[in-house]
Amino acid sequence: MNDLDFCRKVEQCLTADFGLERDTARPRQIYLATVSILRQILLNRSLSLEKAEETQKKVSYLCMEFLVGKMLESHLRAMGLYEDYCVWLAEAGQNFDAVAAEEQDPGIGNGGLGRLAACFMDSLAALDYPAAGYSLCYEEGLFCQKVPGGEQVELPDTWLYSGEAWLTPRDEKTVAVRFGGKVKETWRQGKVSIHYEGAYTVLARPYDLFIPGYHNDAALPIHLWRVVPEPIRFSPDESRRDWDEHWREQEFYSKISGQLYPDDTQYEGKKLRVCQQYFLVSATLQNLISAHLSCHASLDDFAEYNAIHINDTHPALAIPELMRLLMDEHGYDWDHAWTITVAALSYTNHTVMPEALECWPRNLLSETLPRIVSILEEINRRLTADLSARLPREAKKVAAMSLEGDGMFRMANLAVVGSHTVNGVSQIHSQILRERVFSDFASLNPEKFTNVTNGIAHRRWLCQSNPRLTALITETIGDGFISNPTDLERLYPYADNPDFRHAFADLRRKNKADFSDYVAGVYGRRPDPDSIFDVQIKRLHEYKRQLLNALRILGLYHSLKENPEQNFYPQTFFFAAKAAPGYRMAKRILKLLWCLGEEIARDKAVRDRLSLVFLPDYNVSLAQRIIPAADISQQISTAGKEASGTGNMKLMLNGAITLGTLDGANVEILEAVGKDNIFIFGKNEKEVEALLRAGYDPRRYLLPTGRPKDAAADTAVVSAGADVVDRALQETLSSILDHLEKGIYGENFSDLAAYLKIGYHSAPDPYLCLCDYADYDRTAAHLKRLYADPERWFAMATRNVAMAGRFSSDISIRRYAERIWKIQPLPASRK
Ligand code: 26V
Repeated sequence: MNDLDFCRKVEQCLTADFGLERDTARPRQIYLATVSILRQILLNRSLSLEKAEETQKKVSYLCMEFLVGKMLESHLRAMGLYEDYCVWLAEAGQNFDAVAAEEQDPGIGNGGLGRLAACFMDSLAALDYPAAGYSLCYEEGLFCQKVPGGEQVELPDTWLYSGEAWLTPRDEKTVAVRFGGKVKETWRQGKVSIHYEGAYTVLARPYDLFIPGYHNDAALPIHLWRVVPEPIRFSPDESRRDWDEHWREQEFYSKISGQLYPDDTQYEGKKLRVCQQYFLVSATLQNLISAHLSCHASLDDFAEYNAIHINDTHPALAIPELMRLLMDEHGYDWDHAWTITVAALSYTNHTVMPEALECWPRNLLSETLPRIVSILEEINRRLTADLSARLPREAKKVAAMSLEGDGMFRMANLAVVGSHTVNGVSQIHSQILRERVFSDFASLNPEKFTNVTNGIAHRRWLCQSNPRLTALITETIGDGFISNPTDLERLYPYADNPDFRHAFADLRRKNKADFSDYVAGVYGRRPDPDSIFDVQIKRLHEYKRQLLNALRILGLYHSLKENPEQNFYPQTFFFAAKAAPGYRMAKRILKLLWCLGEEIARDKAVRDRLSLVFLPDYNVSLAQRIIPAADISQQISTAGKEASGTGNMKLMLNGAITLGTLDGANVEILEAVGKDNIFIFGKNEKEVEALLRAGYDPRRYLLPTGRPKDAAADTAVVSAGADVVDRALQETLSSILDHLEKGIYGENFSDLAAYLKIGYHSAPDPYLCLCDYADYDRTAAHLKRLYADPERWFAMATRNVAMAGRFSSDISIRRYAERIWKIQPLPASRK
């Protein structure tokens, strides 16, 4: 379809659906009509893809979250329709931004995991691989964040108000998923026949969201499963049904696709999470099996045509569920079913934090998924028998590798055992998986473990969100980088070209001014675009150490108060972060950031030189605005804790300079740009581990006065040895902690001071904020001094952009495709 046809179709749709013309229609109606036409085009493209897939292996990417961001502009750009569409709107006195503003940011994701999934779909489509995403069609996404008075308030994210327009219900693909009840197994000649009594059946219907490829004909679906009520037909059985029980169950199960990550502190919430996970995997696998059987004689070759990817442990129940379907529904014996299952599945671990190594209580799983439990037990019986034979005198190791322990089923062990390949998301993270998290598995089966470093959709994160920089790059080296991101390396020599650097500095200043205007419009205060924009944007978590950043800002504040005449380049610190609703410490840190921002803002003596802006409701759209305006990218997690990070890559791609620890993909950014173009500080991962093992005593970084003397502290001081702690540092940190105790903007933060000083749950701060402070401060100060020399700064910025191509998700996806999924792009001949 050419662009004119497209615009004409939108116009026809406006008339047919709303009885309106393009010049009289409201932006919302134009938005709906445009999306409707885009959706139809993409549906047609994806149907032709389904045909091609019959003869080719495809990947199914299972993830509880897809943080796709707004789609109107990115889809129009990818489909080559954007420019003409804008002209067409302008001719009718309409404006693209007003139409685009009708789209809410679909918050059907939580953080890095979901955004990575979205970037991967973009690259899979751009590279024309046969692929589909699978997730749930949540009625509500992650909460919308408000922060009145610094307190996080979570409002429902009703993304479907504008998001529904993108969805195509696929009624014909509806499947049934069963929960609860009792299972009767009868074995005959190694084959089992299963009968269910009293199970509750939920219908799952996919709502498809399509992702277009970049300037090709691809359209990949993300199938979002939604609960639909089962039609009740009269029959003698039904008339005997306990209807009260039915209503109770219906109320519970209808919530399966209600909300992303419901609170799971109570039993009911945990059960709901398990049901969500099972609903996703069962519906997905049934869908894949029926698609396979519609064009193949049997499931014997299922794994030759299907690569099924599990993201974090949430979809790990795909393993017993595929076993169940193969054995119970399709008559396979155990060994054959297991071979097919392991050959089809692969698993990516996205964090070493315990929350992603899920464990489900045995009683909960038995009540909810009785048949799955019997399969898990059998997987585990065989696993532990095999391990005991291979490791005869290592009962402890075998117990640690078991799928069951302390009354829990361990989803991470399951994911490792049931997959042919396990990968981490950066070099250092994959190494930690091999050496620590899954070391026992890795020593038995080293070839199972590999690394694929994350990547980002550079077409969204550079071409779309930073048009000025994109134009400069295109003028300088052409537009080859749009399809071949490593072409950006051709920019490298321009780091030494003053004209290029000046043009870069110029456009950065404009981006900063635009962002300042936006902040002023939305939040009331206008940041100074001539100050350094220093950015930390990510989920709020102790390990990401927004607290360390706040401590340093307090340090700068104190220094400005004590020595107002000092030469101080104005600096604005931006934070944006959502805290998990039940995460008390994260909410306290958020409150500190907010209070500190207010306290500095009311202090006339410093506010022109130092400010802290907390931007509420961090999401993809806000990230797209702030990243092109950033000078400094803070990536300061405690080494060993951030699996990869992808914000670090987005900021680098836009020329921000990283101030970070040797953690996650920072390590590879350092490798790419060299040590003169990135600013690394702090303990490395091995040092962190050694320090925590030896005993970390934060009090040695503070003035000794008034310190309670106890034996534990004395031994810790000795073992923490390596750093020399001078008195000036102790004074700085003590006065910062005093300030927390005294209160900031009327709020007392003694709890945070105590956390930093003595820790909680009888362990000192495991994220080592005080320990890394001195090096952080030194490195940040050095970096800041460089900002005063724009020639040098923009040379560094240019080198960062030039070397960022290797972090395109196109590159990650090629690696997954070639090394893990073993899939090929679709042949050009399908068109
Ligand atoms: C954990 C939890 C815990 C409580 C509530 C809900 C919930 C949902 C998801 C998770 C796991 C989050 C995993 C995650 O997002 N990991 C991030 O993955 C990125 C992509 O690989 C990576 O760049 C980040 O470093 C990693 O933190």
